[in-house]
Amino acid sequence: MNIAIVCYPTFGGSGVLATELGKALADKGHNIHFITYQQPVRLSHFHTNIFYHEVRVPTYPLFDYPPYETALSSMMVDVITNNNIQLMHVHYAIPHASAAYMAKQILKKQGRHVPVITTLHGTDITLVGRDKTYKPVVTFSMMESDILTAVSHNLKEETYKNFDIDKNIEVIHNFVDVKRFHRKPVDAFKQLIAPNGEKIIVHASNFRKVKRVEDVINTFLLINEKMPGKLLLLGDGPERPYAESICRDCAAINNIKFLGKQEQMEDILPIADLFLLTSEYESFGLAALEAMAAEVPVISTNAGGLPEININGYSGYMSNVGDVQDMAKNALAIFKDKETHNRFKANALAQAIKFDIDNIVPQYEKLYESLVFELAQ
Ligand code: GMT
Repeated sequence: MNIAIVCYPTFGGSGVLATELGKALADKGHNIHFITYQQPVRLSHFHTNIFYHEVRVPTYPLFDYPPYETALSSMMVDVITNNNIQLMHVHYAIPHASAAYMAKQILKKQGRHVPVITTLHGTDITLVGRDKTYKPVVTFSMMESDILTAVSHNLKEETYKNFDIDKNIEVIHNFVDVKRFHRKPVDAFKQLIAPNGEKIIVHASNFRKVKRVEDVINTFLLINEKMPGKLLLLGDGPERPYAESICRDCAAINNIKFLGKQEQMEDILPIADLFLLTSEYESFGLAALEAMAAEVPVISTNAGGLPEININGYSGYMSNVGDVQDMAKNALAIFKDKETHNRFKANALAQAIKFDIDNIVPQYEKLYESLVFELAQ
């Protein structure tokens, strides 16, 4: 099939998932056309079936707000027309679903019907999308999508709760390529970070308020009072300066490292002993799933869709949002002895395998086939 994928190209989970999906589909022989404003972060290798179309938004003195959505719709029309695209899969409702609606209407006038699948990822519904500034357009464009999917059951419920829509939402969980993440840790790297065998604890996010990075640091400090550890903070975002400032004032400063944005998560995660995700909400928690695929147990909150991936007392533990005492206690329980830690590690991997790329990508392919088949009737 010839498929157009529209996503945010940045480090956010929705862009990562969309890019990994496109790569997996290309490996299966589909032609994938990415449409976005910058080369997606995870799209680093050449692939004969993958094409990247950059959306450029010309500036003009009149434009305080250059119209990205208009440029995106025009690019969709161009790519679809010139590459015989059979369907368009947009990730993150704003503004991708409404731009897709506009492109679809333009193409319809030209006698071409291109079905649209919209995948909801989380903040497009729970945070930004339900704001009254965007809500009518998000509601309309969800209803106009041929198929609507959500990355967790929780997100599906949140969508019905927050929007007046009577459309079926298919749940297709996010996935991870377990083979890629399940690697032997590089001992020299581990030795460099934790020269005295300290436990390596990792957090990765876009450092937005919703991630509660301060809770990550406070949980680590509590763990560190009982056993020596090193905290690696991966990613960047608006809360990073504040997070760095609180670390500068604490005694454990030498045990905390801010590594910034990292493309090769599969190189770093295998050296971790534990992954911390203290978010106020996660529709899914793709970062935690990637950690589990690298055989790393997860201490997380029980918010949103996290209980759908992290199993309490099995692949890690879950606590109420903000309960850093409980998170630290649970981390220490995992580190109780080697045998317990190894059991949690093995369980984390077993849990990740349920969301392996080979189990999930065919679910999208099935949807695509149903749409294209329906159209041929
Ligand atoms: O977490 C973010 O702020 C980024 C956001 C995104 O859209 O890139 O992530 C959302 O989508 C991911 C992929 O489906 C999910 O794993 C994250 O849980 C979800 N984030 C939130 O719901 C806060």
